[in-house]
Amino acid sequence: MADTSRRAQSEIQFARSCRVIPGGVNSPARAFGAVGGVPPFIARGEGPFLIDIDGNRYIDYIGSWGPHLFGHGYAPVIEAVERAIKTGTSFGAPTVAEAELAELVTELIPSVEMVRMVNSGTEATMSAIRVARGFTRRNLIIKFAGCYHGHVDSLLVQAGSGALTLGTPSSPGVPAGCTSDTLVLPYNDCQSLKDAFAVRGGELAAVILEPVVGNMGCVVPSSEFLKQLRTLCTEHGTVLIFDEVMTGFRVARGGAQELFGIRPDMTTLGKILGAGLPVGAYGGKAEIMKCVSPVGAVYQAGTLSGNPVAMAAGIAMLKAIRSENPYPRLEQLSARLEAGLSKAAVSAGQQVQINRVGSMLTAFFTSQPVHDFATATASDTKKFAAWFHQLLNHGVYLPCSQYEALFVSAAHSEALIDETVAAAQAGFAAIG
Ligand code: KE4
Repeated sequence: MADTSRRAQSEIQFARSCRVIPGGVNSPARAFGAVGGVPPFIARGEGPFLIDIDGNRYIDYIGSWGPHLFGHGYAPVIEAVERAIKTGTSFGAPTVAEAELAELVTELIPSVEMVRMVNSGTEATMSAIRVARGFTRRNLIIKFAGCYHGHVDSLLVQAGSGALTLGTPSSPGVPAGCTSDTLVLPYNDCQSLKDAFAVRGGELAAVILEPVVGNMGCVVPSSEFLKQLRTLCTEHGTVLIFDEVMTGFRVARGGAQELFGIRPDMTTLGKILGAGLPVGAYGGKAEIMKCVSPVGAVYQAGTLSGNPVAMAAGIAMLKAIRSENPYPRLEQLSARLEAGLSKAAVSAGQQVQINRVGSMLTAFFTSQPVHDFATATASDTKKFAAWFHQLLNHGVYLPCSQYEALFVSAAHSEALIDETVAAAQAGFAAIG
């Protein structure tokens, strides 16, 4: 196993960054806050690998937090971006590429009859909530504890205890008024869902959820929960929003809605859709999307939305998904990783629960099955942190938090999976 523990250049650059960027990062998820230590500064990505500025090579399971379904530097995407950028970077006027990517989205995700491109998953969910409220002329929304939908004021809400909890902001700077119309329920809890609709169904504009959660670690919905959601939203005229920013094109070609056979009213997308460039999108039923400006009255806009370079990346990515169908390969590699990690944990006497859907996976350091926020947060995050660093120092780069999912790419191989399992086994033994 490689020794990738020497990262002197990253330490120098991290100290430099911390002087001018809060926490030295442009997104807190990268700051190693949950695991401690200094994050490696990356020089380049190559297929399944990240290479840092000290020359260390890691088997990468972050994949930029999801976008790199085919690994880093995927040739069709790079070539498409190189062609596009030669025509310019942005025009502030419509381009053919925007319709081409929108058509690919509607083809791969049939519930999306119309779609609007934005620049991030956060913009996508923020806009979807506004459109659902404008379409229903209602204000109340439901989200679920442990689900993350970007840093939208109305969705930055920490669940209180109990079934029906009026959200209290989980971040300073968010006025109580922004979350006073947000109900927070436990994920996978059908009874609390029924109670909420029984008491306030007529006020509910939307329910938004991650149809496979990645942001409390990987948590799988029960089929009863998803069916209940669809039935109750239909009965009450509430917009069901699947936040597929992470699961879209990840867990299946058509996302979680294809995998589970549940048709939401709206879908949000990101990550893979931009192949690592800044693209988000929201879409759904045409009758809902026709509320969006300039056709409808619900305002939403963006200088760089539908940016031609980013569109070129997305088109190349979705065309590859359509032609390559990577999902059988992703399932094969990910199942091998899951089996290897489970076996390694058992042989080391570690209490670990592994949740996996397709190429999204989380190893929770806990003895109980993980199916919601309460069971996820019962995990031993200190043990996870120690295990994370054992692997990082042996050339395996996992997401730097117990409450994230790792991603396998089609560029990974059986040999790299086995190398990962060997490092995990040594890590399990080392942390005791
Ligand atoms: P962005 O604004 O970060 O593009 O997307 C927000 C978002 C929305 N919905 C879901 C289901 C998401 O997972 C995300 C963002 N995911 C995190 C990682 N779990 C992004 C990493 C980061 O914040 O740096």
